Amino acid sequence: MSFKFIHASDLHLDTPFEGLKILDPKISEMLKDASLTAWDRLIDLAITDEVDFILLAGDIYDGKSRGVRARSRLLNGLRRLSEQGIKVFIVQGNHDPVDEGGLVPKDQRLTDVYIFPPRTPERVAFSTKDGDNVEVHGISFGTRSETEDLSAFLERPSHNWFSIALLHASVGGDPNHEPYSPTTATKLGSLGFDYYALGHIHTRQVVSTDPYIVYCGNSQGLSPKPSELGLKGCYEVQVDKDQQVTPAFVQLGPVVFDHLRVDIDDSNSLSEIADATSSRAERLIVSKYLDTETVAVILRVTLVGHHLGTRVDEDSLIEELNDHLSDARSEIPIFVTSIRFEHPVEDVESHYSATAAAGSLASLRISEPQLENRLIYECLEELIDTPFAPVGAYARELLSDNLKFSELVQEVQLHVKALIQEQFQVNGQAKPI
Ligand SMILES: [Mn+2]
Repeated sequence: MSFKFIHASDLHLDTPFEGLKILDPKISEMLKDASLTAWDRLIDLAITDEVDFILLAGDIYDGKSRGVRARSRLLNGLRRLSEQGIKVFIVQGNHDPVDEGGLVPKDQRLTDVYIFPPRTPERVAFSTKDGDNVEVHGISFGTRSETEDLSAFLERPSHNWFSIALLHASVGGDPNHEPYSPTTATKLGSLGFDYYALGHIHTRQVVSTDPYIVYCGNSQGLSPKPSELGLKGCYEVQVDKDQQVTPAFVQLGPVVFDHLRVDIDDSNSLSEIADATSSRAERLIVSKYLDTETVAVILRVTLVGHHLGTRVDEDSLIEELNDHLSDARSEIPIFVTSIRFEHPVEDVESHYSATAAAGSLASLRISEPQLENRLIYECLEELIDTPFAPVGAYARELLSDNLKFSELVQEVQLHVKALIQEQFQVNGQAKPI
């Protein structure tokens, strides 16, 4: 027994990359085509390496609209595979459930494409070029939110055939993805298949090797979220005599998302921050992407340092960073689309102690009602020295006001709380995929 197949998933064809601020027309053009280029690369790989078949584990399309670019590119790729006699097995996922339409129109040229139905699983058995017996079982999403464990509907595989379960499913619950078709590795393992080709979770991971339970991840990163970072592609899986399984990752997505943390303690101007960032970015490219199929890297930059009390205009900083990066000598173009600021831990602590200082003013007042305003002034003077500049400025402002004591304490507490929230909790919960 010896054959080769490709396991790919979550193509999200022609995804619009919503919410990304791309100012450069060259990069927005690359991005616009990225998911389609990844699909074309997948077809080329299958034909060049003469694989026996391809498994696509759902979310072929991105949105309800399933635009003409996505549809024609999908159809075109599937025709090329059929011409070569390469079989394709597909399940539909939560982004392209069957009730919202089929994937491709009926086409007599698609002789080797099998799309599994929803609600009732099916089994397809066939022999590979070398005469190995393989069976693929699958079930599609009928609706967007399948909350039952779809794997529970699968028939048990027969003996002596290499058996594959093809599913769009959530193993073990991942907070970045909707918990559709929830299951566990133990439950899957007990079904008796040799290889579980999974889709839905965009992070590539071999969940188990005995049996093989595998997420190949999406073929092109979609955003700067953690599940979308780094190289994206598919697994090319070799099955040897004695049924030994070896999955090898192959990059497909041409545009890569990544994060970069830059220490800006020693940078005293926007241009110095931009310098520090661009040299760190170039090093990142050299260490991770130089010998890959990457055509562009999109970065979210986190600037870590003490200088952040002073407000920086985000857009002008992004512009400055991209100006520097376009002058850089990097072999792969780099673009920054967003920046975040992060304070070092000791800063965070001092902001909290600023809040505590305001609180202790209140308790002093209760235990020592006769204390004079002088004490309040002393405490405010301490607040002026906090490294968190906005609090200091605020305390200074209060010192020149004649507020009542209770008002003053309340003001300080509310203001400090709001500042801390604004500075540290800017990243809300990411939207599930
Ligand atoms: Mn997906």
